[in-house]
Amino acid sequence: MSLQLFGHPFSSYTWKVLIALWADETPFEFRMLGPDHPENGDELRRRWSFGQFPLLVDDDRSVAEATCIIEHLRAHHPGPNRWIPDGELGRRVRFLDRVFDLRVMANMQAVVFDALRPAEHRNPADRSIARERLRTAYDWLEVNLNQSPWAIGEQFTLADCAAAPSLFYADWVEEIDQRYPQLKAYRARLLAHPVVARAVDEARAYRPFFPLGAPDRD
Ligand SMILES: N[C@@H](CCC(=O)N[C@@H](CS)C(=O)NCC(=O)O)C(=O)O
Repeated sequence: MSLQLFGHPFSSYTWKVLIALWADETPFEFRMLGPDHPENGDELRRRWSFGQFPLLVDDDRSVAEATCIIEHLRAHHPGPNRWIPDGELGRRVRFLDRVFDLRVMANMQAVVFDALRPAEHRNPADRSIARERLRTAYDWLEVNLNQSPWAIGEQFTLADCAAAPSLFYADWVEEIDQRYPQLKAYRARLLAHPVVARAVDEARAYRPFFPLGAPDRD
């Protein structure tokens, strides 16, 4: 068996998969993307023409999309964590995974990507819509994410793998302030989880590249 993960330590979706791999203690080779490793970028684009990451290579099979990668790992390289439980709880996990990816991560990324554009191509109106949508997501999560310690209760699942990077970076874009005590506390619990803390630490060196300026916290 040979598992390789193409990604970057500062990338939110790479974290999502790293958290699952590390929590299961699954051995893999990390194929770092970036200017020092052009061969990894070339292979990523050869295998997944969209060029987005993370990408898992299992022997010679390429698996894209963070959620699908975690489902693949559970099916073919299972560890102690049951990332998607059966039945109603599993459906709740899948739903929350979509909420974190589509309502939190996507709006966080929209603001970050806009800031990465040359000044003349930036769009303040789109950015303010994305921030407003982030606040709508926080409002919804504050009321509906009422389990503890994790998204569905005692079990750490795919929903928490999605929540950790999305809430980590969303807070840097649009602060999760005192209006959201439950959500803030959930984010703090996630950041205290050993594998999430590892992802945060391994990304620390790249903070100067955060286009909006990384806040002095976390
Ligand atoms: N839907 C994809 C999204 C992956 C994604 O947005 N990855 C970002 C890094 S966090 C990326 O590839 N950015 C570079 C690009 O879009 O070209 C997933 O769930 O894996």
